[in-house]
Amino acid sequence: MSVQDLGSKIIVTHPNDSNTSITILKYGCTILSCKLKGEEQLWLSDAARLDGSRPVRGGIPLVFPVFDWNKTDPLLSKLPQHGLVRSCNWEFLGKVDGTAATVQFGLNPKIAEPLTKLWPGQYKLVLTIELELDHFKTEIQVENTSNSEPLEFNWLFHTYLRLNDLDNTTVANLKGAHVRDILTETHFVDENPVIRIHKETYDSYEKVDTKSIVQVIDGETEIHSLERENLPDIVVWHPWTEKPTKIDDFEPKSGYKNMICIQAGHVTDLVTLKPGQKWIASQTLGK
Ligand code: TA6
Repeated sequence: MSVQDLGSKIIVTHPNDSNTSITILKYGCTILSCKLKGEEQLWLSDAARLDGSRPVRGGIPLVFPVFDWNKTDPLLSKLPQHGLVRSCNWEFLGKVDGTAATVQFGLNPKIAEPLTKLWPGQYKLVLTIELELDHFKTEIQVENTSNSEPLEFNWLFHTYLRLNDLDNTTVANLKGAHVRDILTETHFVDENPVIRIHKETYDSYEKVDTKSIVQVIDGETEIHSLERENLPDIVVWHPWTEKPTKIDDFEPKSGYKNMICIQAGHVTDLVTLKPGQKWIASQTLGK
């Protein structure tokens, strides 16, 4: 495995294929790119800020300790949408032996100044990124480092997947799920065999069996698969045609045709950890 530390970002290259690599920005510990045998898996806006001035538009921003706006929890309701770990500089912890290409990053209140000034949570986060030739796995470990207080949080991988053509794309294996339409705050059961995007979409598929592998299909060909461990919810977000014109760092505006957010998380309710307890969850994206 080759690991290049370029200061603001880390590039990991698979030992058996120089065209299989993953690039992580230390700011937000945001995966900017993952190429599997040369094929880019993620969508990144041409106007994404990579200088730490704001969360990255694209790749895999990390959402913690709150997903969307929390209107009820006295502590989490003070945080911006999606929390602040995607706006913090994470620590590169180095390579992990025993697998082809695995690295780790860490965050804690001592170095997460933007979050620490708004949220008193005591935690240690370790993100492990494992790169293989046909998939990559991101695993998060959250530890409650308090001796006395519980730790309550959401977690979500805000994954922007790259598409060839939205019009030719379907998302499979979410049929029958209970859905919270976040745009309209309504609930329904999705009985459609597959999801097609034809308007602005912001749907949380709740408590979907983690044995269900979500597929993104171009025509008849699977271009992405998503496997989850301990992440029961899947948020499907697509801005459609209008919203990108209002998002200044979404470029090109036609990019809506080449992306979809399929976001694995625990967002329907809060994870609660007792003092000293750990929580581990992961997603594996393949092609
Ligand atoms: O996950 C969908 C969403 O919450 C939408 O509200 C949309 O705004 C997107 O995230 C982008 O959020 P951001 O905070 O990155 O601009």
